[in-house]
Parts: sequence; C-alpha cells; structure tokens
Amino acid sequence: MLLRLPRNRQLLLDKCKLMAILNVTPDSFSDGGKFVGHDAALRQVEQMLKDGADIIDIGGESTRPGAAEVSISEELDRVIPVIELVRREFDTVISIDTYKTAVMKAAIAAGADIINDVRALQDEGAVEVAVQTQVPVCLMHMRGMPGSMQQLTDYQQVTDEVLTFLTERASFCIKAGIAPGQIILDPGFGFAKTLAQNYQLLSGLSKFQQSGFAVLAGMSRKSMIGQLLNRPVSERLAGSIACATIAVMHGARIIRTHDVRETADAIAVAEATMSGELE
Ligand code: YH5
Repeated sequence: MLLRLPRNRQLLLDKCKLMAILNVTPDSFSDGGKFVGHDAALRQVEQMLKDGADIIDIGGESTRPGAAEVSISEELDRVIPVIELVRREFDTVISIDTYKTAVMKAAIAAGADIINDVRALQDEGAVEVAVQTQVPVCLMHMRGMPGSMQQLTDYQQVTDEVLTFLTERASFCIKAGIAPGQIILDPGFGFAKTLAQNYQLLSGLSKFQQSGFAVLAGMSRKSMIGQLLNRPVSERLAGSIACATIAVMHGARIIRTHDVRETADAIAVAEATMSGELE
C-alpha cells in the first residue's frame, strides 16, 4: 500500500505509520491574546518528528463531542499560517483535519498533503477538491455534528453499519474520480458511539482492513479510555497505548496520537510480532 502525495512524494504503508495531532486552537498555543503561538507550534512539531511522527495532523476546530463550531475565516486564520511554516521548516507529511471545503482547498495550496475529514467529504464541493488535487483522503464515520452527536448512537450492528457507510462513501468518491489507493477508512472512535460500541469497533477493526482500503484509528486520550478506566484526560496514556497496539494487531495502517514517542514504541512491538521482520 502506497499513498501518492503532492510534489512527487509518497508514503509507504507497509509498516504502520504515526499521525501526530497538532491542535491549533487558541487554548492550545495561546500567548494570552488573540494570537496563536507559532513558535510553540513549530517546536512541538520538531519534537514530534524526533519522536517518530510520520504525519503531522493540523486541525483548527475542536471536533470533540459537544464542541462549538468555528467560522471558515477563523479556521483559515488558525491553520494556514501553521501549515505554511511547517511546510517551510520540515520535510514531513502534513494532513489537514477539517470537514470544510474552503479549508481543504487553502490548506493544500499552503502545502498540506492529505485531507483528514471527520465528515467523509460530505461538505459541498469537498469530493471535487480531492479529485482535482488527487491527494489521499481519510474518510471517517460520524453522525450529526460535534454538538449533537452523542444522542445519535442507535445502531443495529455498529461495525456493519459503520463499514457499510464508509464503503459506500468510498464507492461514491471512486466514481467521482478519486483513485481507490488514495482512500483511507476510519471508523471514527468516539464520534456518535457509546462506550460498548467503541470497543465493538476496535474488536472488529480487521473487517475494515478486509475491505482492501488502508485503515486509520484514532483513540488517543478519548473517553472510551477515560470512561472505562475512570481516568481524567491527563492519565489516559497507558489505555491509549493499549488501544493503539490492539488496532495495529487488527490491521490499522495509521495510528493518530497525541503521545508520539510512547505510541511509536508500541507500534514497533506490534509490528515485530505481526511481520516476522526479525527472522
Ligand atoms: C479520529 O478519530 N478525532 S478530533 C476527544 C478527546 C480526545 C481527543 C479527551 N479527528 C479523529 O482527537 N480524525 C479527531 O477526549 C480525527 N480520526 C480522524 N481521522 C477528536 C479527538 C479527541 C476527542
């Protein structure tokens, strides 16, 4: 499996890759005022790359359950300068975490390589941006919007329904002109799912891999860990590592994480177990 990136680069998914989360919201890099601290963001990227990140996932809108929406211009103001700076300073792969077509377009022009969309390219014009630019796309499953989604957790069979949604979205994208090898599927842990449903999805993750598309899993610090273990966000590292390890064992090709160094170690152990690489 190989993702084709802009400017004749590529990302080989033979081994599981690490997507490091870079939140550029005012609360994450605040100088106390309106400005987001670009220096702090760049230093964090430098550290994440040293720790083993393969992709820097830049997001300007919190999509946590219950979070408020931000306007397009606010989101652009947050992410575009950071994408330009990261592109200029580092030779790394950049994904843009957005569901807004205008943000995708501007982010790719500023140097982003991958669209990471929690709404699976359902915004008007989003599929066309992916077709025109030919960048890889991560299609994630969710229901409703972040403000309301935790009321939308009625499923007959969560794994089958999420997989059906994602493969239908993938077919639609392929018909529109996106290359199948450029599509990544993500069950969307924590997005309109109960605790039990999140663990059903994790346990059934190999069904997603069997679809033939690359699979991305993002469970880092989420409430599926906090609720199960009764831990606050600051104490969810061990649980997050366990989730990442299980996901790799079930075929995930990209793990999205806040804790790069620790997750890189866990992935290396899981890969050595799976691949026979040491023989
Ligand atoms: C994802 O799963 N998630 S944003 C609640 C938390 C912690 C973290 C403390 N973007 C995903 O990271 N993109 C987000 O509780 C994503 N897959 C992909 N592809 C939510 C998040 C978070 C939410």
